[in-house]
Amino acid sequence: MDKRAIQLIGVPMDAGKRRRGCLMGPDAYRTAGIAETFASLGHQVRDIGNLAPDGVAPLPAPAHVHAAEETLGWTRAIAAAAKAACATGALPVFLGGDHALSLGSVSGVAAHAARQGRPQFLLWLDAHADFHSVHTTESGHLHGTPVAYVTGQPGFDGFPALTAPVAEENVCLLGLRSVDGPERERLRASRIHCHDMRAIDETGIVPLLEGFLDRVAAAGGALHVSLDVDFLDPGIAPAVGTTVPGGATFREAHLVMEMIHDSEMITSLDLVELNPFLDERGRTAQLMVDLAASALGRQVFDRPTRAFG
Ligand code: NNH
Ligand code: MN
Ligand code: MN
Ligand code: MN
Repeated sequence: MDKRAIQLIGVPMDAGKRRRGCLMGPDAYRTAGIAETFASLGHQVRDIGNLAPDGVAPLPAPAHVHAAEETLGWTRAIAAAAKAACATGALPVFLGGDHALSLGSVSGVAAHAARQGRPQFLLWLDAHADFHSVHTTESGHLHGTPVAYVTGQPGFDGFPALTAPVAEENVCLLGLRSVDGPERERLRASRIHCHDMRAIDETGIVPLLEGFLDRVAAAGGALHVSLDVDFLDPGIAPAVGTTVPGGATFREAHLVMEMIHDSEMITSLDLVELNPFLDERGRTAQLMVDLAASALGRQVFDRPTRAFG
């Protein structure tokens, strides 16, 4: 992979759900050596420190929705930081923080891609589909909403109008094993590509991801990868509030990242839902850093760049 300018953007946000702890994520990644690891791969790394949410006016949201205003404030701050990072030509890596941070990261990078005339693609590595709106969420947890927001679904009144919604057919959800009933129906009616854990069991992860990367390459797209800790099996990644058994193995996850590296197409990355309060001797933070390293070029033997498309 070309050596890149990488911008680390700390997002100590906990607003996307009620259980606390994700706000410690950025410092856990720093403690695990994320900057040094990327630098050792030859990249130029700049850590811009931690963002803070913008102040916002009250937002109309159903009473059970948790921290709607704070989430909106984060969304604005994160989207601005995403656009600023992309404008410098850097590859932003968002250090979460919970998955609600993707309301801002994905909308921000997609606005930049649109300005460049490039279609935005989104790879969502997660046990969950995160396809609720502020009005359909049952839990009231807005970390369950970013896929709906960034693809321009209704139900986000008061949130920034999207300058560039991500086309549904450019979104790939991989690792699904916990999807709410109404969410499933809306996903079925959409053009989003959904691959559950059974699909991974049946064919292996390679053809599923290859199909997606081929489409990104053919379109000359920008590629945002959003890695939720709960994509991984809880046995290897305990530091997450929403553990779901039967997740990706250590090698499946690394292989996804290695293929992303080989494609040379990644333009931005989220590392989300790490809750260091629930970790065991830092192992989950370390695994997330190692997975990011695989996506950015760490490998045992060099392999030729893979031609997708
Ligand atoms: N669908 C559930 C909800 O809306 C779960 C979302 N939780 C996540 N998403 N961890 O990745 O609350
Ligand atoms: Mn998620
Ligand atoms: Mn999840
Ligand atoms: Mn598909």
